[in-house]
Amino acid sequence: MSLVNKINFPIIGDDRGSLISIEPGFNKNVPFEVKRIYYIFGTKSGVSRGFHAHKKLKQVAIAVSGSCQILLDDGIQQRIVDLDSPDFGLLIEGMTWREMHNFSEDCVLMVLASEAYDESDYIRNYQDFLSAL
Ligand code: T46
Repeated sequence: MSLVNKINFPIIGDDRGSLISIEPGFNKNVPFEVKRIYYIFGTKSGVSRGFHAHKKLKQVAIAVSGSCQILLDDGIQQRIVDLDSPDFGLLIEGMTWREMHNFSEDCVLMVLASEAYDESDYIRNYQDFLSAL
């Protein structure tokens, strides 16, 4: 699987505005069962977040408002992805180092996760991440 996997969510629009429906599951627009949803907002100017990998967790990140950038690193290559539209999701597989940068003031970054929160799934040291590959 490639490092950057984008999911485009169809916009259901009418003269009242727009709506996006996310349907998790096999062959649906989020390819795993969602067990947790969290969102990051009110990020202070100049603050970056992340700086870790997950051993197994799969996630889809969507900037439902505003924008940010996510750096993905699989230990060989790095890519920076702009998250700037509510109809665009970024699938982040396990064993991918991620950093989130350049949050706009109005950014609401919603994340759909395949598992409940588990601190033991995090690798928070970059050298440990490289060693675990
Ligand atoms: C990720 C990126 C994109 C919880 O108690 N429950 C949760 O579901 C989450 C996500 C976090 N927390 C606690 C753990 C920390 O004490 O909230 C605190 C902040 O978490 P963290 O520093 O890991 O946040 P970020 O923004 O660096 O990373 C988060 C996710 O943790 C991570 O899985 O991939 O967003």
